[in-house]
Amino acid sequence: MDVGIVGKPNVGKSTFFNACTLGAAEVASYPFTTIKSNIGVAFVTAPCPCKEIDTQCTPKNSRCINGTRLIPTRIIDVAGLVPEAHTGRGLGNRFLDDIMQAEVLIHIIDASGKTDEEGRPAENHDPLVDVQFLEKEIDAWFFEKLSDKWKKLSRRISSEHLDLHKILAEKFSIVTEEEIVKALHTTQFNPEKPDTWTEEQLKEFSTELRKINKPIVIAANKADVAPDNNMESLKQVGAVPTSAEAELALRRAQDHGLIQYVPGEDHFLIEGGITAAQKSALEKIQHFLDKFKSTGIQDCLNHAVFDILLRIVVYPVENEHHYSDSFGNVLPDAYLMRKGDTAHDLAYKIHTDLGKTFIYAVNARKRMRIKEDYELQNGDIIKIVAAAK
Ligand SMILES: Nc1nc2c(ncn2[C@@H]2O[C@H](COP(=O)(O)OP(=O)(O)OP(=O)(O)O)[C@@H](O)[C@H]2O)c(=O)[nH]1
Ligand SMILES: [Mg+2]
Repeated sequence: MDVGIVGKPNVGKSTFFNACTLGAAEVASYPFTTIKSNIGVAFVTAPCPCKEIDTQCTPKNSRCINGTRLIPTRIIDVAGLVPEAHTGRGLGNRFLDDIMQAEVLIHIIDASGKTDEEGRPAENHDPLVDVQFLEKEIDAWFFEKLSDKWKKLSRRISSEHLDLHKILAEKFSIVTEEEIVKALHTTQFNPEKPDTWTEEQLKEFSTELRKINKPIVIAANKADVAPDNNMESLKQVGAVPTSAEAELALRRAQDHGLIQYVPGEDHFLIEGGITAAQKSALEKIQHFLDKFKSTGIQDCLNHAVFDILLRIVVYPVENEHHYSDSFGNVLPDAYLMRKGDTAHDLAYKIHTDLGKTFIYAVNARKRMRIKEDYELQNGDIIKIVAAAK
C-alpha cells in the first residue's frame, strides 16, 4: 500500500516526506527541486497492546516508542504538479503516472498563500484554488486514459454484450472491477450501452472513478506561517493543519539525541546540551504544538490509512500465552489489514502455506478459539493454528 505526496511545486512535499521518513530527499526553496519521485518508508501509529497487557514488547517488523506502535507503510514524494500537467506541462505526465501506484494521496497545500499556482513566490495567493486545481488535473488525466479509443471500445461492449467493468479494468490497469462497479452505481449510467454516454457523462464517470480509486487527504501546510483566514477556509474543506518544517526539525533533533519525541504528540522532552539557537527554535515549535495540538504530519498519515483506506492493525503471534513468536519475541509483528478481513485472510497474509493449511485461530486476548470467517478487529492479537505439513 502506497501513500502518494502530491501538490504544486514548493509547498513542502519533500519536507513532509523527509519528516516522515527522515530520508534524504532534497529540500530547497525553488520549484522542481525534486526531479524524480522518491520512495521511502513512513510510519502510521497505533496504541501498542504492550501497555494494556503490561508487558515489554520486542517488535520486529515495526517499532514501539513508549506504547505507541509505529507501523511501516510506503510513501512516495512526487515532483510538483502544475496546472495542465496532464497535457505534459511542467514535468508533466510522468509524475501523474508515478502517483498512480498510490492508493491514497496526501495533497500538500501551501496555506501561507506565499506561492502562486506554479510555486513561485507570491503574496496572498488563495490556497483554495490549489485544492481544486489538483483534483481537476488528476480527473483530466483519468478522463484521458478512459476516453482513449473509447468510441470503438464502447461500441464493442454494447454490440457484443460485454461486461463494461471487466473490459475497463483490463484497459485501465490501475482500477479494479469492483471500483468500476461502484462508480457505475453512483453515476447510474447504463453499463450495457456505454456507446450512448455523452462526453459529459464519460467525464462524470471518470471523476467518480478517480474519487474511489485515488481519495485525497488535504494537508494545510506551512500552518506555522499561514494567516488565520486561510487556515479557516482550508479547514472548511476538511484540510488537516500541518507544519512539515516543524516535524522535520523535531525528528532531526530526536535523531541527534537532543529531544525525546513521539510522532503525533503535542510535546517533547529536551534532553539537554542544546544551544541557545536550538532552544529558541524548539520554543517556537512548542508554541505551534500548543496551538495546533500536533505538527499534523502523523494525523495526515493516520487519517489516510485508517479513516480513508479503512485499515486496521492486527498482531499475529505463535504463542497466545506469551503473545510471542517461536523465538520469544513479544508482539513481534503489526500488520495493516483491511476492515472486513478475516482470520483466514490474516493467515494468507502471513504465508500462503499458512492460509492453505489453516484449521482455526485463537483470539489471544480472550483466549478464545475463532473460526476462519472471524472478522478481524482493530488491535486484535491472533494466533493461527494450521495443519502440520
Ligand atoms: N514555514 C514553513 N516552511 C515550510 C514548511 N514545509 C516546507 N517549508 C519550506 O518550503 C520550501 C519548499 O519545500 P520543499 O519540501 O522543497 O517543497 P516541494 O513541494 O517538495 O517542492 P518541489 O520539489 O519543488 O515541488 C522550503 O524552503 C521549506 O523549508 C512548513 O511547514 N512551514
Ligand atoms: Mg520536492
